[in-house]
Amino acid sequence: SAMSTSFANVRLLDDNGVPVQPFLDACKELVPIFDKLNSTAFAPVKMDFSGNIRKIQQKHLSSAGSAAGFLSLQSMVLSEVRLRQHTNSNSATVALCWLKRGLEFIREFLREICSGGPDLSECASNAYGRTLKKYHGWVVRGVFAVAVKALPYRDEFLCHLAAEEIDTVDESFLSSLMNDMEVYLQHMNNIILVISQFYTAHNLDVEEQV
Ligand code: 03F
Repeated sequence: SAMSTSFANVRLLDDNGVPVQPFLDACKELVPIFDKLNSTAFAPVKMDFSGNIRKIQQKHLSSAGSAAGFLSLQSMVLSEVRLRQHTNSNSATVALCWLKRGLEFIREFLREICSGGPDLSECASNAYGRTLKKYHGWVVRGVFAVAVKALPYRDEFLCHLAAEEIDTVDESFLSSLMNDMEVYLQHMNNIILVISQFYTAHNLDVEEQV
């Protein structure tokens, strides 16, 4: 299926540094899923998620070849901290904070699906309650409520995760997909935990609601 590799390619450096380009590539692989869901209800979510990928990508490209050339996400963030740019709303530091929260939502959503939740809206609501909700005021919670109503049935969604186009879910596809998902989740979770611990250690989490 589509999900067996990406975060597995994000190999941590010796100091637990998260290599920037493999990380961004793994995040970018998630974006086409929004298009397959084929509803304008996901447009704001897609815009925010890919906007944060773009902000970090631009920061990385602008530093390529220079002395500051970032080996890891952490060194990128720390350079903003040194320059007192880390609290700017356009900073890579803020972008990565929200990107990480989006990944935490996706992780919880996939965990719900893996543990057999038949109703995707319920899976998404549970995942949302454990992750993003506390950072959102009532307006953004409304955006979530609209997106959650536009989710397809479980089987249709699972088809979108297949490597090739399929339109029915059979026993063997399902078991290999669930297996891939578990592996994907492990790799993804390793990366999320490293970033989270880094944000906590440097007190960089943006706690206010949007
Ligand atoms: C703050 C905030 N960003 C923004 O205001 C919110 C935007 C709209 C998001 C609303 C609701 C979230 C819904 C969750 C998804 C619904 C169901 C989909 C299921 C498929 C920040 O924005 C900016 O980001 C930052 O750059 C800026 O400068 O204050 C800062 C300044 O504001 C957020 O709350 C981040 C929301 C990220 C959501 C990501 C969800 C990804 C969901 C699904 C992806 C596909 C899942 C399939 C997995 C398959 C695996 C292979």
